[in-house]
Amino acid sequence: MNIEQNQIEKHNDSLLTSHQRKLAFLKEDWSHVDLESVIKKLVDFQIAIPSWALGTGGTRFGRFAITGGEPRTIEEKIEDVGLLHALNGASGAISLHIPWDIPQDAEALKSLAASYGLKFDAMNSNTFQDQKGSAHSYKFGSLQNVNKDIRKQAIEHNIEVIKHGIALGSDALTVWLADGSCFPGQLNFRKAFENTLESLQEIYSALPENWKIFVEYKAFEPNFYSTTVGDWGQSLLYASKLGKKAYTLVDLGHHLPNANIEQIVALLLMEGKLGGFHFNDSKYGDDDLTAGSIKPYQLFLIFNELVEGMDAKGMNHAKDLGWMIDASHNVKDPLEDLLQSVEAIMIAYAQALLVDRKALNEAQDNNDVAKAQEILQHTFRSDLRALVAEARLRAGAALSPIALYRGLEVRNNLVNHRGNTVATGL
Ligand code: RM4
Ligand code: MN
Ligand code: MN
Repeated sequence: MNIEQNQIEKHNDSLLTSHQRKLAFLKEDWSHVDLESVIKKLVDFQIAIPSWALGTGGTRFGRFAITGGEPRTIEEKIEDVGLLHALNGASGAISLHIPWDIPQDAEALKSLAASYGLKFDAMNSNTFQDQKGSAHSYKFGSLQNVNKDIRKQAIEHNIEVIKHGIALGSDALTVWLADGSCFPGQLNFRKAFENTLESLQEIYSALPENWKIFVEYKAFEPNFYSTTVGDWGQSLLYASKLGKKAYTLVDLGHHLPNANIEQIVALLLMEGKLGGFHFNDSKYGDDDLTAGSIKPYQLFLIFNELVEGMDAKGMNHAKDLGWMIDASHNVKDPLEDLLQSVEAIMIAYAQALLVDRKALNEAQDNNDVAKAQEILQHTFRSDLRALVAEARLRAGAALSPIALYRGLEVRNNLVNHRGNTVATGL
């Protein structure tokens, strides 16, 4: 299904008066700020959609394919991301997980993606599941495995993923390992680290010059005693030892409870080692809930550090880090859920852009704690939705993406075309 430009225009016309009223109010309220440059940054900011989030997610207790119309092929996954991008103008890339999505004809996929204005974001390898027909099992880990042949199989898989990525025009590999141990004594931590590092070094040496490798960390699950890339310190250690193309990737759901993620982000940026983000939200662990649905203030505080840290280094907000959603959806229509995540991310970004940085620095230098809090909460509590909507309008997208999605009955349309299908993924 394609959304036509005139359908978007018709929808926008119906909401224009009310939108303009809200925008005019914001312009008056923030007249001391260059809102035009903020809107421009919002237009440029794109968040990649993971190919595995387009179907209904599951838990280890089951999967309810409640929506139907799930994409059956990579082509249909690209079509779905194309729909999102048409609606919000901010989902201009797709991130593939191999072997859930193996490209057969890279050139054809590239032109299909380009027809929707999409690029291929970071490629993701998978050595956390055994693949059909493979010689070895990852039951006791992949890159860390005590068995050299198993490590070799996992290394070769990652190199294969890089090759697929090159053909698609991607320029990054994300490695998330389930490696670790479930019981004390199971693993020699030092040897596991050394094996993992050696394996990563082999993968690193297969990276093209312009590529990055993102080392993602996760505190626990599926291993419940130790994880071999368990936190940002361990990830940073690997990334530092690997070299300048290696970076840490922060997935918001991968920390121990109450970790100060905004501080982690600030320090990784300071070290020039923050590579990218997986956005989601969580109440307990790796819940993979919609970004901003549980802790929107935390999301804002993270963006506040991101903007501060990127500006301190003169970085391009839109291009210099990898921005991606990593969430799965058990009870919502995945496309609606992704629209909500993107909206929450854009709002947090807009809020961070409007923080009075000069006043905050002064308050910090004067130890004026109450003032610092006032400054942060002033933007956090301001309703900036009209700014984000204006960015969408200028990008030719919809003022209210979910309203249009529902109005056009996109899901019914997909169900009619595809039937009661289930996508590949977790
Ligand atoms: C992991 C991790 C990875 C993702 C898999 C599907 O928890 O977040 O980034 O590739 O899930
Ligand atoms: Mn992730
Ligand atoms: Mn995760």
